[in-house]
Amino acid sequence: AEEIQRDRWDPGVQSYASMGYYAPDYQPADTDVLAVFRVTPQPGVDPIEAAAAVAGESSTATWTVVWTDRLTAHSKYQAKCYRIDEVPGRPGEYFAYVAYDLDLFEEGSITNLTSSVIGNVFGFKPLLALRLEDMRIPVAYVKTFQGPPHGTVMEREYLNKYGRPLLGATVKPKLGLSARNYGRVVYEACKGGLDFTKDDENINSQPFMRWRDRYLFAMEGVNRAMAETGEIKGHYLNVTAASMEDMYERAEFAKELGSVVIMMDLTVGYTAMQSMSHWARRNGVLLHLHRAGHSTFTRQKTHGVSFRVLAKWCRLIGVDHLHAGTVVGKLEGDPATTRGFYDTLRDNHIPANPGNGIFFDQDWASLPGVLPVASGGIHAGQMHQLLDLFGDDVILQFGGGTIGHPLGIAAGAEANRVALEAVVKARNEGRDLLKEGPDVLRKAAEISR
Ligand code: CAP
Ligand code: MG
Repeated sequence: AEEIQRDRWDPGVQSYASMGYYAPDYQPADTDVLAVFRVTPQPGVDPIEAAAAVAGESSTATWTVVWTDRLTAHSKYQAKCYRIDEVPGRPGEYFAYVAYDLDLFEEGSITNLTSSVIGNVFGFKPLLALRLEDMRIPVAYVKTFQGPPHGTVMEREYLNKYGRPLLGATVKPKLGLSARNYGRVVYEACKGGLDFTKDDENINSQPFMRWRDRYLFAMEGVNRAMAETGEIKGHYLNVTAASMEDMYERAEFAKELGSVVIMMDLTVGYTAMQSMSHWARRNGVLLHLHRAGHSTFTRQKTHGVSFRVLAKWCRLIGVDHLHAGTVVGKLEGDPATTRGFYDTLRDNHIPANPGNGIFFDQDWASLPGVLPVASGGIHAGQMHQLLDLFGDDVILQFGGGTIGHPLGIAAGAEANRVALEAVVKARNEGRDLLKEGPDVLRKAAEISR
């Protein structure tokens, strides 16, 4: 029976391990791109062969030795699986470490990097499942990217807001509002105390509200709220569209109206994101990225790509904001792993930490930081937990948690701002947020009433 199983998953190829894609003695160079995959071989398939296949198919290999291999510096270009560990407590799963020579990748192109590293290999027959868990991007490759157009430090200077998280809200309902009613939500929320409001991921330019009309009324709301509060405000105008030409047109119009920020969805693709990043840098407009669609490949623990890896790609591509999870809200996520995502986006040197899923030391050199966004079913009553989890450099976004307030949208925004300031004050006085939090919030609510 074992024989039959083996035949069933046999891809009909030569042994990848013996072709040189398994090299346990290889010492990775400082300039190598490193990856760790969680490999789950099909029943009866040798884990070494499965891991070597991953290295092979994500670099130079086809299913057999070809004559033309002899015409290249073949062993340099072969990715090498240099280490395989059984995953503790998960029989049948293995962490395979793969090293890639830097010359395998075009400078400054995540599109090219992903065409290799996740291009072919996830559909490979001898694998039951495959997950890209983490990558070490060497400084030599980091330096070929420009990264976030502004970064955390510059954003605070633009906005003149320091020492506290920023507050935002996604306009709801997601779809169906007319432009004027949409602008009313923006105005109320910004006037009530938020720093930002936001288009939803699926608001582009539908028949009920075309993009130009949305931009006009949203910016009218922003401008009125700025005049009344004396604070800088922004609405993330979603420029996501069917073509680059349309995206540029929308971004130009946002800039013409004086918007400090635009937004795009992950669904536009890596190349489009990087083009918008260059546009945002040239034009001095902040760039917000909504990770729409990521859970289709980041959520399953044995198959797909970890969000940690996607976060690294997005920092290189260059965005100023990226949604990174909440732990406490309506969407899936655990504290240690989520904190690992935040570190990856914000810090410059991130030490390996198996406890939160960080396999490699990551040195970002001086690449600016991305401001992580906590969003998805959160509200003011969790402010103490959010501050305790994420600290200052984060945008807290409450859509339902602003627009669903019983006393109205401005009251919802005010509740968020008052709760935030009360909790920041308690934290700055060295008080225990998790213990005292609910009391701090209750008192803040009384004062604001
Ligand atoms: C939040 C949101 C965001 C999610 C995205 C929504 O609305 O607008 O798209 O937060 O998830 O549609 O659910 P609420 P993530 O604030 O009303 O929940 O941030 O994890 O990428
Ligand atoms: Mg949304």
